Formats: sequence, C-alpha cells, structure tokens
Amino acid sequence: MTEWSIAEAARVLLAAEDAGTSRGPLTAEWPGLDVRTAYAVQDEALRLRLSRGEKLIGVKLGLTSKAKQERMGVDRPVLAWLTDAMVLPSADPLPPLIHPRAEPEIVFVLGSRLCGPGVTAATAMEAVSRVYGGLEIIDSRYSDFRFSAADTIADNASSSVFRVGPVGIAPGIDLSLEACLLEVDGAVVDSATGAAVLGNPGEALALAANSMADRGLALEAGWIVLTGGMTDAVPVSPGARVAAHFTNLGSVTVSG
Ligand code: 0L1
Ligand code: MG
Repeated sequence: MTEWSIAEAARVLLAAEDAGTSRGPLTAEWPGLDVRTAYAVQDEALRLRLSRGEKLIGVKLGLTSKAKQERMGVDRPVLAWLTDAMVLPSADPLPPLIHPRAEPEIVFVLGSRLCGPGVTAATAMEAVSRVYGGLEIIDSRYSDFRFSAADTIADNASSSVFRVGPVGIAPGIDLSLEACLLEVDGAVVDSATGAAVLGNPGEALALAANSMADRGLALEAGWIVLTGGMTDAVPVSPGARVAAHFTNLGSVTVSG
C-alpha cells in the first residue's frame, strides 16, 4: 500500500504524465487529499518540473464554465501552472498523450504584475497587454477523466500542451461577446462566446489573482493566463484536425 504524502503524490502523477499512463483517482487511496493539500501537490510537481529545466510561464484556469463544471462533476474553477514545456510549437502535431481533448480559450498576456485580494474584472484587465485566442489540449492522468476537485488540482488541472493563436490584440473589445466556432475535421462541433467563461474572461483573470493571493502568490508581468475552456473539450483522435475560429482573435489549429 502506498504511503501517500505531498511529495509522493506529485512524483506519481508526474511519472504517469511522462509515461503516458492513467490511474484511478488519488482520493480513492488518500481520503485526506483535500483541495488545500492538492494545491501543495501541484506546487511540488511544479518544483520537480523546474528542477528538470522547465520554466514557469503562467497559469491556467479550468472549469470556469458552468456547463463544464456540471459535466465533470466538479463545482468550482481550478488553477494550475504553465511551463514552457507545455507550449506546442506552431506546426508540430500533438505529442503522444493518454486521451487528449481540445478546448478553445481566451488567453491573456500580462503587461504588469497583478496581485490580489480585491481584484475586479476591470482592474484585472488593466494588467493585460495582449489578448489571444488559443487551444488547450487537456489530458487527465485519471482514467476516463473521472476525478474530484482535489484529484484534478493535484494533477495540475489536466494540463498537457497548448497553442496560442497568431493574432494578439490590445484589450478593449467586449470579450463576453467574442465568439468561437470549434471544428473537428472541418465540421463545426460546438460554439460559444466569452460569456461562457464566468460571464467574461476578465472575471476569470480576477479570480486567478484573488485565488493566488490566498496562497500568498501573485500573477507576474509577462505571464500567460489561459482563462478556461469556452466550450466542452472535444476528444482529439490520431490524425484529427481541430480548429478554433474566433471573431476577432483569428484561428488556431492543432493536429492529433
Ligand atoms: O483546462 C481545464 O478546463 C481542465 C480542468 C481540469 C478538469 C478537466 O480535465 O476537465
Ligand atoms: Mg483549459
């Protein structure tokens, strides 16, 4: 029987990611894994990633849409770390993954540090230098994407890779109205506007800053922030081509 600890959980989940294997939820074996402990697991896994040469480049929010929370059975948004190893270079196909799913996101690049508590969507947007469209590929280390909030937080919110689109604009447009069509192999499979992301992606950014402040942390200048899937995540089969077409933020494609 595994003697669970923060260090052991981080090691096991990172090893599963590296090996491309999935497992049952940690909470089934470690009932003491609560949300606070899960963020400590995530932080320890980040420490391991940095110690092998990865660079911290930002954060991602997950489960910022009610529809996705209901589908995944998790009742809160989650935060996780982004490193440079998660950037999918343009034109590269997906690396081997366990069960990849793609979701379109509105992406911010911060021009200045953003530190909670008390950050509102309006003050959050003042820290943004550029807004992009992106595609995040999520890949849970739990079989069948079955997990509790604490499980997925420990698993860095199913992070694997993401691609930011080629069009970056200064903040100013109403992002709640920014629309996205999600296509798989040329057929539209879903659509949404930025309103799906907590009413406005600026709200997600404020939530990230305020949640980080609860942990004594801030969002740093230059960081990338993925604000959460606008639509449900679609499975990416080998050879499939997923495209996200945004109204003002251009198009992003990923091939499986
Ligand atoms: O980026 C995301 O929305 C992922 C959140 C974690 C849960 C999941 O795997 O959907
Ligand atoms: Mg996401």
